[in-house]
Amino acid sequence: DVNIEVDGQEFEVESGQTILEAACELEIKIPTLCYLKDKNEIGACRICIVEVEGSGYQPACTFPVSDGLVIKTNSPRVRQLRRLNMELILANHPQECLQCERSTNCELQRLAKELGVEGVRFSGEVIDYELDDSTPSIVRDPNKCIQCRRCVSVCDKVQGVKALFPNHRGFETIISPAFNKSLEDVACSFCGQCIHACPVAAIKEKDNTKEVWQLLNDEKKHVVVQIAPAVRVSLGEEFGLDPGTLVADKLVTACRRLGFDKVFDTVFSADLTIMEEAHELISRLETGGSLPLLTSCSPGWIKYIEHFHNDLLPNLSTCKSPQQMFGAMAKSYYAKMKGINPEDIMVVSIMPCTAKKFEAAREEMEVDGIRDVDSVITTREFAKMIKMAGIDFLNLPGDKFDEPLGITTGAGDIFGVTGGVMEAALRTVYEKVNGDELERLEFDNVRGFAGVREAEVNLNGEEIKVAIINGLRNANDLLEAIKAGEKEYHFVEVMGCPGGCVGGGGQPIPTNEEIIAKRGNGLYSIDASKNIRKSHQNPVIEKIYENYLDNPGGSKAHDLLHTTYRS
Ligand code: HC1
Repeated sequence: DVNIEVDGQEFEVESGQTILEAACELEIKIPTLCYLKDKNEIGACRICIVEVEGSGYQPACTFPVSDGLVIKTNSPRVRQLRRLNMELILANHPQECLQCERSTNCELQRLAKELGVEGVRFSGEVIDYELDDSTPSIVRDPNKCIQCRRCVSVCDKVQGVKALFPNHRGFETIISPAFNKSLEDVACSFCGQCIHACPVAAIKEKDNTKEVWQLLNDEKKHVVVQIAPAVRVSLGEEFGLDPGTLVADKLVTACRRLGFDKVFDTVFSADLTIMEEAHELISRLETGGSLPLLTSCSPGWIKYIEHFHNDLLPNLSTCKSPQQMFGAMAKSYYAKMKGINPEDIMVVSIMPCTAKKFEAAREEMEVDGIRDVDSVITTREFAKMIKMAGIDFLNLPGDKFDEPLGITTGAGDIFGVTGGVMEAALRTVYEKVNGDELERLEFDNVRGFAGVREAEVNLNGEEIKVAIINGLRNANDLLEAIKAGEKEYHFVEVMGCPGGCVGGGGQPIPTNEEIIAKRGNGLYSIDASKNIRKSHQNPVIEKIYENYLDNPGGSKAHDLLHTTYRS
């Protein structure tokens, strides 16, 4: 330990820490902007500047503590220098706060106010960059970028994708894909974790709200909406509720008031996915198919494996994701049941995920020329629509999802949290193979938020090894170990975003580990409260196999619910 003096008070702190880390532990607030703990500690923005006796003015996030260090965090000169640094950042930042989508949820705006910036005295040269809206998922606006590099660090250290870099030098520096290519032309997974890292609106989702408003206004169309599991535990945050608050019932009412003809649930098709995927696992185990079977519901992960590990494509489950299975069922089974021409049914998804926009747009995702899903909006875009419609969300009465594609089990709800797909699958696979009832439905070893978790399950006397991978960087490490023969599994769940869909790139900002855990617990509590908690016991799914699909893995199921990948 070392002794330091901060703002006139003596403290004993751990050696090896930075001034910022020590101050955090002492609950002395130093403002930060480019800093992300353990991810981006590079002293780029100089907002955390402090006065260090004998060393001048130093960024607290990089300067180490040492014995006898005397630090001032709040002197008039320190405050003046922070304001000056902020003014320099603002000098070439567009002053568009009124129209900007991050307005009132922008770290730069909040900090400028906290630091007492009253005006910008400098009118510097400004480079006018083109917007990169080349992808269906993510839009980059380099004009708003403040060069904090948080997106660069997250894309590299958390996701292992490395799609973003600082290009050029000095005033010309631009954070973009290498050689200033567009995102479409590089190996971006469209996970949107960069959006959560961005303190401003330099990276955001592609806005699809206008097309959804248009669909809702089209009286000739029968517009149905599906809502992903993770949205019901996060949407409330957009209206001031705590992360993890359950708002499914209000969400349904909000959808009705917006004018959707039917309000259905992606949790229903998550149950259907389990039926197909469980069948696929069992038949690969029995017939010696490619193992480990890798889950296929996270579209960022799919894009990642196609780019980086395409030798493992035979291991991917051929199941479409629940989002796409829903669309295919809405335009076949439901259309037939209601006597509506499938071409007149429009499917809108509300998803916690930016890559879902890309998934819906993939050319593979149609049946007989009819697209599975027509439009995808994120949790954030949905909140925007509710606000635009003047709906008083917090005071809405609750309502239930429509039948039949809104009848669900607890197994489908936990899809939205890392480990949930595995747990849901194991509940079904165990009972189908062993023929007896599970005594305890919770698989504790697959729960939690560690990057990689492992478990074993006894199927008919054989120990089946499973793993859960949380985030793309961990996926890379484990796939390499599998290829090297260092690890052997039968079944692996991969979710592209840390925490699973509860941490998706389309979720409310901020999204961090603590918030992700609360949302995840919200989903577990929904599961625990349901009467039916196993996908194979979903009564609508049982009926659909009886009357329409025949068997899991059968030819009709194959046409509607399975897909292929790009090598
Ligand atoms: Fe997900 Fe899924 S869980 S991928 O995170 O399998 O987005 O919530 O909807 O499709 O069900 C997302 C969530 C979601 C699908 C399901």
